Amino acid sequence: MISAVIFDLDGVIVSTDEYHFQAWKELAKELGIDFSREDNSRQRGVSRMESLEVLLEKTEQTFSNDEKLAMAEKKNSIYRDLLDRLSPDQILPGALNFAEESRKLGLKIAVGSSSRNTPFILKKIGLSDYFDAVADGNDIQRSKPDPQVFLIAAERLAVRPAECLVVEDADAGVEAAKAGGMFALALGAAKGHPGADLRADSLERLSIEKLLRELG
Ligand code: G16
Ligand code: MG
Repeated sequence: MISAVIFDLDGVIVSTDEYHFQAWKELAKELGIDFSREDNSRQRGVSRMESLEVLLEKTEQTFSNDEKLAMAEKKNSIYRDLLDRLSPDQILPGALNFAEESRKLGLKIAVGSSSRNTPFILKKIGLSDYFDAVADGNDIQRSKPDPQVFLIAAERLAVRPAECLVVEDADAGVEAAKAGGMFALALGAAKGHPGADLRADSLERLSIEKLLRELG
C-alpha cells in the first residue's frame, strides 16, 4: 500500500532544466565546447560534478580537480543568477493539485532532489514549508541513480521504501526509485523507461487516486 509520494524537483515541481541548460551552455562556450540539448538531457537528475563530466566528454582537454571545482562553481553562479527569476508562477501545471490530492488521501509528501540548490528553489517558489520532508543534494554522498536521496526522504517521513511512490522525469531518477525498492511514476522524458511502474506525460490533470487503483 502506498503511504507517501516523493517528488523529484527539477522537471517535476518546477522547470529549472532550461536554466541548467543555459548555464552549462555558457560555461561550454567559454571552454570552446559545442554543447547541445541532447548532451544536456544526459545531465538530468545527476549531480553537479557528474554533469560537468558529461560536458567535458566533449573536449580533448584535461583539467585538474581544482579546475573542475572552479568550473562547477562558475556554472552554479550563472545558474543561481537565473534562479533569481523563479516565482510561484513557475510551478509546473498539475504539480500542486497532485500534491494536494495526495494529502487529502492521507498520504505524506516529500521532495527527493539531487540539487544542492533545493532550499533556494523551494523558497523562490513559495514551498519552503509545504512538504512533510525534504531530502536533497546537500544530504547525500551518491546521487541518482543511487537510491540514497529517496531512502533519506522515506526515513524522514518514517515510511518504508515499499510504501513510496516516486515521481520522476529522469531515467536516473526512475532507476534510483527502483533500486530503493519503491514504485516509480515516470513523466515526460523518462516515460519510456522500462523500469517505471506508471507513466504519464506530466502531472497535468493526473489523478493520484486513479494511479493508485492502477497499481492495485
Ligand atoms: C537536479 C537536475 C540535474 C542537476 C542536479 C544537481 O536534480 O535534474 O540536472 O545536475 O539537480 O543540481 P545542482 O547543481 O543545483 O546541485 P533533480 O533531482 O531535482 O532532478
Ligand atoms: Mg528531475
